[in-house]
Amino acid sequence: MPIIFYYGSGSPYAWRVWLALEHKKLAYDFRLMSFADGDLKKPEFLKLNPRGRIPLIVDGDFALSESGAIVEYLEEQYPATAPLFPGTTRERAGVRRWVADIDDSVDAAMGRMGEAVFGKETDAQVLAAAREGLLKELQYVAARMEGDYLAGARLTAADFALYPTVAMLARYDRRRPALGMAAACPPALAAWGKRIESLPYFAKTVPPHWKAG
Ligand SMILES: N[C@@H](CCC(=O)N[C@@H](CS)C(=O)NCC(=O)O)C(=O)O
Repeated sequence: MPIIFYYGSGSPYAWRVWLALEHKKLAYDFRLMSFADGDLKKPEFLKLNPRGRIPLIVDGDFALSESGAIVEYLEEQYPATAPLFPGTTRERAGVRRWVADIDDSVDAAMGRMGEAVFGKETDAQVLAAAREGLLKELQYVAARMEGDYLAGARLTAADFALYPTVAMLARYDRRRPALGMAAACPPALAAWGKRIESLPYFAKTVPPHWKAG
């Protein structure tokens, strides 16, 4: 029985899980949930995740939310295919450290930027502070990349944790071109982003509503 994957278009957290499912070549049944239609607050979904959030997977009789927990579960439950936490105990700890750091610091800056850009912020100072805050976080990450990928020479769960934030830069520009977010992306991260985008399964995981423009 394939894993059931509950997804919402544009969710950076759900994107991480989609990339992981594809990377590990796992069979899954894709369920596109609508934020606008309140799908996540319907009783049948709340039974699976009382927080009413995606991403969520159901693997047999096991339901699991939280992108970080899901990616680690997929890795442990399905170890045979492409690993996302490779190497030694210390290397794997390093990958988890990156994911925790991104969840904590980078995502907080992304959240402020999202609110400012998509919440139609009109105060130029608030917008500029959000822009600077996110770029500062990306510069922090770029300066500490450990190789072609965040945690070294190999692709890991850390890369999937960060990628949706970097992909958002072009979406911010689309809404407010004057921000110039994509152009301000640190060059090392822009080059890394291209590496993620050249993965054979990448195109399939682009948020469906982004493909529509
Ligand atoms: N920490 C969670 C965050 C999940 C999350 O915030 N999901 C958002 C979409 S990006 C959601 O489902 N929001 C709906 C809501 O809160 O009502 C994770 O890593 O999975």
